Amino acid sequence: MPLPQKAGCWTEWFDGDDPSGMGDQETLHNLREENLGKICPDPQGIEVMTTSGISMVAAGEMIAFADSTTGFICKNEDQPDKECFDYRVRFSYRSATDPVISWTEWFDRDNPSATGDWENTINLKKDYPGVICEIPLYVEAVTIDTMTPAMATGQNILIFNPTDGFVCRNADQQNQQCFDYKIDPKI
Ligand SMILES: [Ca+2]
Ligand SMILES: [Ca+2]
Repeated sequence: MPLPQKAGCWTEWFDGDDPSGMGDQETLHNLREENLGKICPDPQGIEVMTTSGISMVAAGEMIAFADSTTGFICKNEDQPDKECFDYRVRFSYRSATDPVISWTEWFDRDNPSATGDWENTINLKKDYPGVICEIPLYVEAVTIDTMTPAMATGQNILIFNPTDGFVCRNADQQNQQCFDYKIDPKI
């Protein structure tokens, strides 16, 4: 079975199941539900290793699925010893040089309750590892309730660019209160 080795950005490793019962099932469907927002809608590749760090090929087991549509399934019944290893998986995405990419996901990681609404790239990358993997080429920001573009709200926005993301500080506003914004970085 070929291992997709697509260059680009990888999610973190996921180990959502262990091989008790039917086997080790790291399906995209289950991993998405357990890791909200951490796996993009359309991954291009999957990499599989045992939790002890052996590649899937080196492990040499009969694997039912290992693709970026289904995810990974190893069935205990397919193995001579009736037991799969415990595997972990990660997914890859197109690189920034791929022209067909388009994010449609909005990110809202912060609320303006403390010092402001911090939707900046550094924190977004921390909260959504692998999802925002390249420097976006442009970014949109709107209020979460009425979808009003940031520039139309009349608020003083401290940072609003594709590299750094978006920051609205409460202290910069006449009423000391930013709206709650969400941003959509596109690469
Ligand atoms: Ca596992
Ligand atoms: Ca926000």
